[in-house]
Amino acid sequence: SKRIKFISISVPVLYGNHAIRLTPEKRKPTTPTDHTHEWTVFFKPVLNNIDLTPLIKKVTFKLHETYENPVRSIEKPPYQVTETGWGEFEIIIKIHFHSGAELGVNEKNFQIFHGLRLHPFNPQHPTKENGEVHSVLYDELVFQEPTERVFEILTRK
Ligand code: SLL
Repeated sequence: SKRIKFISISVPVLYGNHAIRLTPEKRKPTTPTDHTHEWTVFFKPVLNNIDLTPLIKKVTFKLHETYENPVRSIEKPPYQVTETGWGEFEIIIKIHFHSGAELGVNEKNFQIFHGLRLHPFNPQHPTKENGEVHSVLYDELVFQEPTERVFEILTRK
């Protein structure tokens, strides 16, 4: 469908990770002994009433090569991956939009680099006694000169 000139729509999004230190009680029998943390990396719109599923085909999370099948592909919300591990590394979060004449969506894929955090920023003053870490960042998906179809999807109530 036609593009709307001089308009751009920003969708506020959050991405990042939560992590907890593994205690003996939280370990599963299958958890490798050298894994010290359980973490979840995620991507989501800030507002719960925004539905991006008509636009997003999948979100991929590219993990460190030490993980089996490091590229994890999530096709519907919640867009997140939970794993256990021992180290921090950079995760590439890639938003893949539907392409196709019928939807009229033709946005470039959007890429985010997230440094997975397992440890508190200041180990002398951990934010949470139990070793929980939350590293959540804000960004905006910007749709420049959206097609009429994309405009409708992003502005409907
Ligand atoms: C480091 N450069 O040395 C980083 C690499 C890799 C993290 C961290 C293990 C995964 C698994 C895992 O936590 N890898 O064994 O399944 O700190």
